[in-house]
Order: sequence, then structure tokens, then C-alpha cells
Amino acid sequence: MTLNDDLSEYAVPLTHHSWGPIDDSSCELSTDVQKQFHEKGYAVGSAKIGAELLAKLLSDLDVLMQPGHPGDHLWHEYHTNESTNPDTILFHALGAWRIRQSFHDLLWHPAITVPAKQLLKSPVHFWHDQLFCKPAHHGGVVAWHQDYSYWTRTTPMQHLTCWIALEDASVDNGCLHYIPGSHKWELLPMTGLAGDMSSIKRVLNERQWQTFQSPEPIELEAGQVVFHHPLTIHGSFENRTDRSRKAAVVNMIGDSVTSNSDEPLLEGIPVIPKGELLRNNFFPLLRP
Ligand SMILES: O=C(O)CCC(=O)C(=O)O
Repeated sequence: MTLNDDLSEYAVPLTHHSWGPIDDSSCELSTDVQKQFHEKGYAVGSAKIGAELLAKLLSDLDVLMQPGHPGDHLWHEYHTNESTNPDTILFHALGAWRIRQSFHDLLWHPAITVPAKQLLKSPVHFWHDQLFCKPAHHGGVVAWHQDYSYWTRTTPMQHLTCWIALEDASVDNGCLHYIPGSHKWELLPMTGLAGDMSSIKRVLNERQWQTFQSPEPIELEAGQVVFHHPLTIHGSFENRTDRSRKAAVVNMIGDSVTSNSDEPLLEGIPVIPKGELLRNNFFPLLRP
């Protein structure tokens, strides 16, 4: 294998060693936590990504954040700064799993896939990955949004997001915040991903906007994971601390999800005609 290989050709983890000692049962969500997910629209996982894999992910990320690295033609999207505020920076990219073994193997990690199967109630397939990184001092926001408003090119809605803290995430350095119960709202239009935290207001009614006065911050230690429903509204504020905030995201789908578009679902991959299941090497099975 060379540094230019496309790891999407491998539909199984390349090595389990980096996961460390972990068994599936320690990753399962209790009945109470699953109930909380269905009531609030999110839930923190019970197992963590171990220190060895975390260190590898972070050292690989340092390389991936520098444009011009080997394999950079494989990204579906790559923004060294997606922030619309010139004073802040938000690194955002899709496709790391194709470029580095650590990000490839992370997709199959039981801390992610065991709860995903419980919450989706289905075999779990990969949809896509994301990196969201905010540097110290001038990290930008991720504006309030519902993930599925970006994903209507796939249907039905049987999607799940797992957000993985690669570094400690706190209120101060821009951790994720959720609006509890918003997964029971209607699908809202897109109002911008990396702009203004208040731009969502224009598509909400007064009662919905009131709930934004008490979002729930999710403070996590490096290696912890949190799951959210595709309609749960979430976002994160600026990072003005002297600690960076780096996160990886694994977006997953259940086995009924089909293409709803005759365009490529992700940049650089072949078209899956409308109505066909997402079943090729770009959407591997993560948990049967
Ligand atoms: O990392 C963040 O702050 C935002 C993540 C996000 O929007 C997502 O996981 O969908």
C-alpha cells in the first residue's frame, strides 16, 4: 500500500490492533440512554476511542490539514477555511477515510457501530465522514442546522451522525450544542453551515426560537463520542481559547437508503441512479 492509494477499495478495517482492548458489549447503549436519544435527539456513547488510535488520528490530521499532502485528490470536499467570518477559521473536509488508515479503520470502531446498529435498528452502512477543526484563538462557528437538510439527495431518512472528540471539547473551546427535542420538528431549509449562529432564526417560528435560549452543550473528553438524529438541530460557537478543538464525524445510514438524485452523491464518485440502494465500495457495510 502506498500513500497515494484510495482506501475506499478496502471494505473492511485494515488493522484492528489500533482499537486496543474493547469488546462489543462495553459499547452498547443502555435502554435508558436509547430512550434519551429518542426523547431528546442525541445521546453520548458509553465507550471511548482508545489513546493509541487517537494519537494516530491526530498525527494524521496534522498532515491532512496541510494542502498538497499525498492523496489530496481523494477528498470529496476540502476547505482549509469554510468560515464566512474573515476573523475566524473553520477547517472542514469530507473523505479522510480514503486517505489515511487511521480514519479508514475508525469507521468500523465498535464504539461507533454498535450503538449505531441499536439506534438505526438496521445493519449500518457508511454514508460519509467529516472533519471539523477549530484552531486556538480564532476558531469559527458551525451555525445551527439539521444534517438531513444537506442530505435530501438520499432517501428515506434513515441516517445517524456520530461526532467524535479528537481533543477535549468544552463550552469554552466550541463544543457541540444541541436543541433538545428538535428532531421532532419539521425538516428546515439550509441556512448556511459556517456563517452566522442566528441565521436559522428566519426559518423558525417564535416558539421554536425560544428553545434556542437553552441549548444543551455536550462537553466531551478526547475519544468520547456523541450520536444525533438527522433532524436534531446542532451547532457550535467560536473557539477563543488557547486550545484547539478537533473533531471527526462518521455519518451512517440504514440499509433502506437509496439515491434520490441522478448526480454524483459525493464529488468524485460515480452516479448511483435515483431509486437504487447505496451499495458500492464508497458506502461499505460497517455492521451487518
Ligand atoms: O463540529 C462541529 O462543531 C459541528 C459538527 C456538525 O455539524 C455535525 O456533526 O453535523
